[in-house]
Amino acid sequence: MTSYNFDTLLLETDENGIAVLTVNRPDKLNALNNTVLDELEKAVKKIEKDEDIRAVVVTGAGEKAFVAGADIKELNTLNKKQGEKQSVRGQKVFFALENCSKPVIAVVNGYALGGGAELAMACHIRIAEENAVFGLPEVGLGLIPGYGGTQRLPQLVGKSKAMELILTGGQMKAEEALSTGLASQVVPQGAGVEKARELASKMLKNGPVALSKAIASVNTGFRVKGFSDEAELFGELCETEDFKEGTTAFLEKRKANFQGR
Ligand code: CO8
Repeated sequence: MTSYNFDTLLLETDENGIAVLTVNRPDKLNALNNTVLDELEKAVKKIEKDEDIRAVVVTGAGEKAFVAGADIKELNTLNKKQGEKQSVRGQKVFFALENCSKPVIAVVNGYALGGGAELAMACHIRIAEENAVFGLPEVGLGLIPGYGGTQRLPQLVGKSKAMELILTGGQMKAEEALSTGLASQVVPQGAGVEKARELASKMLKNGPVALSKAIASVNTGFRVKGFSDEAELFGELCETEDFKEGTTAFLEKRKANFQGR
């Protein structure tokens, strides 16, 4: 078992070459702050370079959450330019993961909300534990998804279901995620990483060059232009009073009172 040291991530590789990358801020439900994003970027580079790593499982620490979103405390102060920049930054990290040449399996072990759902969707496959909850609640904060959610969710579940989830800011439990194609399997709570290892082991019986080309080829068919528009629209929303109200209301643990401006 080999491991790399990070402040907010754990990256451990077993003797079969299967690495488990765990977002490790359980007291904040593994919310993606800038340190997590920076470290995710570094981790993906290490995964690409390290020949001992042949497949990756991405999950969250603790029993409650995969990742509960971007860190709302950090979002609250963004202006238009910073909002767009931050969105592009996160998109870039998630593109690196999506284009990783080794299989990447998300084990969604609880809340996967906002940026957390977007992280899961950037992985090649999603295994949902029974307590998984997927959602893009950004509109409830006066925002839109900004780490690729408006582009990847329609690819995975179709435009109609994606619109429903995004516009209601609603949630999808594990079984619904399975039936819509967002998740490929549902397993009991706590069994996800083992199931992902099993799945990765099956993949790793195949030629590694073929696996990497298969990933690249599938991704090619899903390349869309909308990501930069998403970032721009996210930035525009950072100038609105509704965004200030939505994010402040979350931090003050109260309901938002939107004025529509
Ligand atoms: N950001 C910051 N802190 C968070 C977040 C978050 N996303 N989620 C949870 N936390 C913190 C809570 O504030 C709390 O901290 P503290 O103990 O210091 O008060 C701790 O984690 C535990 O959370 P709760 O007490 O709220 O736990 P509950 O079990 O009561 O509720 C929920 C769990 C329902 C998951 C609840 O925590 C929640 O609603 N979280 C926010 C979910 C959300 O709205 N996520 C989307 C965020 S926006 C986003 O992801 C945008 C992505 C694109 C960004 C693009 C460019 C910047």
